[in-house]
Amino acid sequence: MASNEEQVPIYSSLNPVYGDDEEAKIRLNKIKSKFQQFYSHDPEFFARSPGRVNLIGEHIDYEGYSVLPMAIRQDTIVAIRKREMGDDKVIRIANLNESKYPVCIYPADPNQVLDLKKLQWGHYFICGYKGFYEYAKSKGVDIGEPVGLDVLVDGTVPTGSGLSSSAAFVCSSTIAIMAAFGVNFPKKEIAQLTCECERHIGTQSGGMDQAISVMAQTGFAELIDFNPVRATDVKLPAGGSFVIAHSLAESQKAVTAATNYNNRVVECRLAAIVLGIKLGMNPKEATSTVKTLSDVEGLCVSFADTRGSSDLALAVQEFLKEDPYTAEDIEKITEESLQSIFSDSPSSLDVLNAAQYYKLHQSQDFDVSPKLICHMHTAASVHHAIFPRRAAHVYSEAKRVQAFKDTVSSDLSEEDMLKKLGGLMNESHYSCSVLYECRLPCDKVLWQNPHLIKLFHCNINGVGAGCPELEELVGVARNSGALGSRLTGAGWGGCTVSLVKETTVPRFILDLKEHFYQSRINNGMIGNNDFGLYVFDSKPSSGAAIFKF
Ligand code: NG1
Ligand code: MG
Repeated sequence: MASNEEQVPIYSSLNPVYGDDEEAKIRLNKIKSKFQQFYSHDPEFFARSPGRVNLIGEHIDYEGYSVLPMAIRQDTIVAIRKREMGDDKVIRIANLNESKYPVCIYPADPNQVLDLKKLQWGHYFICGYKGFYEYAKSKGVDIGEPVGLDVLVDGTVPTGSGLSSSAAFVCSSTIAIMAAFGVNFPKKEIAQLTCECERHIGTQSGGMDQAISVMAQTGFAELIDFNPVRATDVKLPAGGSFVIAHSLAESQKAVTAATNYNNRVVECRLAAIVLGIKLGMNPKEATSTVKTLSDVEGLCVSFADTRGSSDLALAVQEFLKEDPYTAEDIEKITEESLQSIFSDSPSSLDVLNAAQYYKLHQSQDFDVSPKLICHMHTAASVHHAIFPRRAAHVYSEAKRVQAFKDTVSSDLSEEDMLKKLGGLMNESHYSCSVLYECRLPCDKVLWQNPHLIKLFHCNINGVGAGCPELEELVGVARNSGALGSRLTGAGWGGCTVSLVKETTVPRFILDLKEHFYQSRINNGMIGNNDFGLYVFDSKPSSGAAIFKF
């Protein structure tokens, strides 16, 4: 476990992170020469922060429950130099992949407000910049007047894939900025502050991604606990391997936040408030203090004790009704309007507004049955929130994380251990897919397109719900010998992670190619040579680092 004061290491060579990997040297040289080409001088620091694969514990970090991810070798590198001379106080952010990510320019003012309607890739850097200033100010660290910054970025974490490319970028940016200003906060503080600053993008992230990216240790997965954030090394069984495979459906989480990610955060908070009230809290107290499902756990436990069981699912079953709640249903219980409960959170208000937006379209705009629209509405709006399912997912997933951790340290034979871990991963997938409905088409594209609505009709009632590509890939992985396979990250597209016996990995990857990717290679969706970018075996990599040469 990292000590409280452990800081991001500063290295003078690439070796401690990349070993003698020739490609890493070539990459660094490219970044350096592109930086010189852009800015006519060398960068002063390089900061790297990795992506991650979450092994188990999905959509529970923001509810205060522990999760179990590991860092992967794919990362983001940010090269930086302060521009103290001259009077152009601007931040220039360039990318090695210039054609996909054109240069972004922002004022050096840390109080600038990001225009989320015009989401630019450089916004993620500015999140780190704003977060750094806010944090330094709160700690009384004087960093002087803002100055210009020259920045060049290179990322190898596939975007929109559930492998946390956004946190890798926000963390490497924040750490690069810190290095440029000559400060180095402890890792735990960086993990906390980067989680908060990524929220400037509009997603109400939980903190798992930033914590693992900053605190990972080579060779270990980490059990991440929250409030305060902590990481405990978890040694994985040597005979198993975690293979990551991309469903080829991109999950644009920042764009679909109001109907997908933040919608779930809002639903969980409402579920927690209603549970809190049913378990004896006074409504005013509940609406003002209860933020997450873990906040009412104490109440649930005492309730469950009287029933002779500590299963939180019981309280959920008893106190939350299966049928969707309308806003009016909820407000009768909370004695306060939803708008007022969430008045301090603009992105939660967006969730409520998105719900109204759908309602608006419930009329004759679509050529589909009102019943179907109503079901779709159910999936995406708090006006018809599905509390019991969301809460049941969160509480059961939190238990699975503990079971996973206990299993790896148990004295089971390796064979049995791998089987058990695989089983937990499969259960997690079912819960994410059916109870939490981390499915692809919950965005405006769908709502505006009756044909898509019809197409996904089969997924709407929860049977086989999920992004169809993800479901297909999980199925192929299990048929190809995976001991367990599940979506990783937020879902709605992105990657799967499969537990496979180490000795069978090459065969497994070939099977995935044959049964999932080959048709997509044939129809030109991906190039044959790019296959390795979409399917790879992962080993627990190291956390963030700074390089100064
Ligand atoms: P991805 O999908 O990798 O962006 C997101 C959240 C996590 C966590 C998972 C679901 C961010 C930055 N990350 O990960 O905090 O809630 O979804 O378990 O929003
Ligand atoms: Mg992300």
